[in-house]
Amino acid sequence: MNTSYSSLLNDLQKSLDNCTSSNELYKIKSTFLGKKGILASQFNEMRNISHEEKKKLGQELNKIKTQIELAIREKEKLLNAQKLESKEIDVELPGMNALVGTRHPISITINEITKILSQFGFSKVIGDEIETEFYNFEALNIPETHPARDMHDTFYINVKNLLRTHTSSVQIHSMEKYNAPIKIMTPGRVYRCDSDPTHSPMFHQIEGLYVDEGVSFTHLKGILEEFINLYFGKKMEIRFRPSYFPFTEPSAEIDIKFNNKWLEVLGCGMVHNNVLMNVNIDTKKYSGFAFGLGIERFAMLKYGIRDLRLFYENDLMFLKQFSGIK
Ligand code: 2NL
Repeated sequence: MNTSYSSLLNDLQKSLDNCTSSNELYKIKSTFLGKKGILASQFNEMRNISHEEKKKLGQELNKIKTQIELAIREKEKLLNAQKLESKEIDVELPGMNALVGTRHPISITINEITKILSQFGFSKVIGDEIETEFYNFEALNIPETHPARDMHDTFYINVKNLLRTHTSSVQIHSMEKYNAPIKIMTPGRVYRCDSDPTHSPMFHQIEGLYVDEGVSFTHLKGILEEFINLYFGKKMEIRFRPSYFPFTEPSAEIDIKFNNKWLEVLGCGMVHNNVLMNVNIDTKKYSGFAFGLGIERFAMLKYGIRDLRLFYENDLMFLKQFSGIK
């Protein structure tokens, strides 16, 4: 090795031994490896020598360069380790990478559903989760004797207040405030005193409500059929089956055929006259339809999720699978 090169390494070692901070290390690095540093000037001098010598010197210089880089990197590690040990807050330490989160499948599903419904002209309304019996039950034609009003099915906060068991209460508030015509959707959390592998005491629902002059069951059928096809991304085999809800008359449920089996996915019907009258909507002039569906169920069907509990466990292995979906 060229003697001036070996003294170069000696000089470096001496500087490194005396160096006690990353700031100093940065200066040493630029003295040796910088654009106008020692090594660069050595490379520059090669311009004036013969081709043969150039090759030999070049190889040697590159070797030295690697050694310098290695020595500096080692020192850097040592300094960082010392800083960590000293436990002082050090603004010079390299930052830790922040993990990028993913949207929760419930949020993804609410976004997908509200996007489709907004194309049909439904406006989103977010209401309160704490309600009174009037907005959650009475206004919806659910009588005092109805089993849903039992303490065992509804979370009562006190004699006056409860946790809403559906988002219909939001629609009652909206009809009271805006009367008809009205076309709204109400996504959100709802609560029922029920907990087993297929029921969670808190789950998500979205309801739709459309009240205007001349709204009929055919409008309901057309919109919901198209909504289901758009949500699942293909034409689905569905059937409307007669059903009963206190707040709609007539009422129906929609079943979709999955793998040769009919699955119940959605409840709907024409808004009951009693409900319209409770919010002072003129039933001679207006009629409307309403529907409600469970977000968890829709997410499970689209994404092939088998266990309801996965939605609430915050298991990153589960949640990360939804990266990139809005
Ligand atoms: C279901 C059934 C339904 C409604 C919700 C509704 C709201 C008002 C008036 C009348 Cl303000 N109806 N909502 C109607 C029919 C069914 O949900 O199975 N949900 C998961």
